[in-house]
Amino acid sequence: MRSTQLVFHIWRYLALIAIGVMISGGQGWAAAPEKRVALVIGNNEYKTVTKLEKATNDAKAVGRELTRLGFEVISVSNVSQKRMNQVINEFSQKVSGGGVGVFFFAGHGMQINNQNFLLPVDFELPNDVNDVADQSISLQSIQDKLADAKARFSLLVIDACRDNPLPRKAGRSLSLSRGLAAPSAPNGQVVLFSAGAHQQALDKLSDDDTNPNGLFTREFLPMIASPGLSVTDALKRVRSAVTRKAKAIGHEQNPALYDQTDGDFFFVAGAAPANTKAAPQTETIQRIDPMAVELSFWESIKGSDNSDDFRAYLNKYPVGQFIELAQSRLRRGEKAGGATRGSAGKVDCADCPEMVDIPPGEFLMGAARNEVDSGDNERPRHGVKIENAFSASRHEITVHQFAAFVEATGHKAEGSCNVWSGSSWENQPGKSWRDPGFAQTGTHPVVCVSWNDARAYTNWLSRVTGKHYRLPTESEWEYMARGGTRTSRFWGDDPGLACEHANVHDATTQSAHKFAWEPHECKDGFAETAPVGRFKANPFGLHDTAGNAWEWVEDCLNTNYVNAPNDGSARVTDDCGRRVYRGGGWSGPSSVRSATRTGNPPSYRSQLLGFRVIRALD
Ligand SMILES: [Ca+2]
Ligand SMILES: [Ca+2]
Repeated sequence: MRSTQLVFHIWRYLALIAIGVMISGGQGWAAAPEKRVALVIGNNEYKTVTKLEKATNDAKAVGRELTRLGFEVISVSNVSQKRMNQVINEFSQKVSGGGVGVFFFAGHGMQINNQNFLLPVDFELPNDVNDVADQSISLQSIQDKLADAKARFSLLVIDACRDNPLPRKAGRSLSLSRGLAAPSAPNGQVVLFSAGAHQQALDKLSDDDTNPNGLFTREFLPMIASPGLSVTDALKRVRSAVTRKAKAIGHEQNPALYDQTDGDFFFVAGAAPANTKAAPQTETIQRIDPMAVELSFWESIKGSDNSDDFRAYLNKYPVGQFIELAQSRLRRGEKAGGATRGSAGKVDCADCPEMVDIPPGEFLMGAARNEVDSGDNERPRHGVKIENAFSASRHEITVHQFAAFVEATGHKAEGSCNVWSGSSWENQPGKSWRDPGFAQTGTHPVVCVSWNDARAYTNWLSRVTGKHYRLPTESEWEYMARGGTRTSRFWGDDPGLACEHANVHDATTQSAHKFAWEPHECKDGFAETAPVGRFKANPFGLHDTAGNAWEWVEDCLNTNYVNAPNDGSARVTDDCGRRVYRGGGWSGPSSVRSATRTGNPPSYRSQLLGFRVIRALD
């Protein structure tokens, strides 16, 4: 109303990255090391517009990653306009003369008459358009400074929500512009916006989404570190992943890419061709075994028809050269008649679960940086050694088995349970393991059981059998779920193949429940839980480690694997108000992965959540 010419376009937060890169063009990499500098700014604490939650986290996460990748990082948070100008100038000077630079800003942004502005925390509510320009930093000015500084290459990524952060009661009539103002990037710069016009960039995918970063940043970070991945390809992957994940929950978010470069190029972080085999040390826990020894091992078993040989190979060489072949042989054996199943299980009492032996071994816990749908809480990927064999229940604990416990002990596992109401998840009184909101038989996995209930069950089993039953540690769980594999699922990386191996959120579930999130693109025949053991076993002979019911483990919920134990023990520090569960339930592709982890209070019950047990060998 104040001015019909006043056109605002506003983002909840906006991240700007100018990353120095170099053209590949098959020309290889500069012999002389380039100067690599990053400026990282995250603004959460706005004084007059909506405060943000994850902008600072996003900026810091990018800063940490760039530090790891060899950048000199200048990092500031919650900064004023004056301070922003100071650090931008400092940054521009440092990258001058062909340097390689990264500039990251996370915070509010605005688009005014096709110009883009970054907002400092001391931004005041504007009276007219000139107020905004005077109080903020224009994207164009930063691009100009980088161009003037003659940075070798620049990538500018704008992770931006387009919510209006201005309080409506402030009485300002702000008409939103139509369309994203394409930055007039000088040659050699690439600009990526995290969301299209009139689109909101998501901070989280659900209320249970505890990822400390917004959707865009969590997709962007792994791409920075992908060796040999060109920037264009990396950004296209980011764009695709963000679009897909947002769409899965009914949200439109389509990142926009503006490429003003002459050719393709690689992130500096991308391994130079000569370094592509130099995987991080944590990913080569078998390096002490000479390749020749492994080859000799493989030669000795490759003609075998005994699946135990291939299981032994996978156990000894979890990151070996032939794991795909070994896994293929195991799968083939399974199709040929279940020969790959583990040895016959043992049952310690009439109502006790069948237990199968799990061999000792080493494995890589967590997700690789480039694993689709993985989160930072699944990293760093690290080697874990399971020193001793143990026994694990072949299946999730069933309704029948849990009922025997309740009948014997009078344990009260009722109260309420988190169930899908048809439009949202609700904690509904009266829902319980006896009535989780859908039909079950005694051979279905028990759900609507809390961590406390699961612990009580293992204590009872121990009393009944005289053996020490317990929940697996998180490390033990992932070890047995992977079964020697290092792909995102025990059958490989393709979620579209889930329906042979797991009961998941599939076409059946989708037609029954119309969940807003992404289904697997296959049909497994079960809308909710399936009877245990209906799907193919993993290489250790365990069923339903992926999907069906999520499974409680012993550990407290940790934000990531920094300082995680490497001996298979439980981690009972950090957030012990929440315990971890793993494997995904009848859930979507992002959840049904070997590395997925989440948690809730030990009293939490959900119709997606059950457990399995382990014990020491006889
Ligand atoms: Ca299903
Ligand atoms: Ca499961």
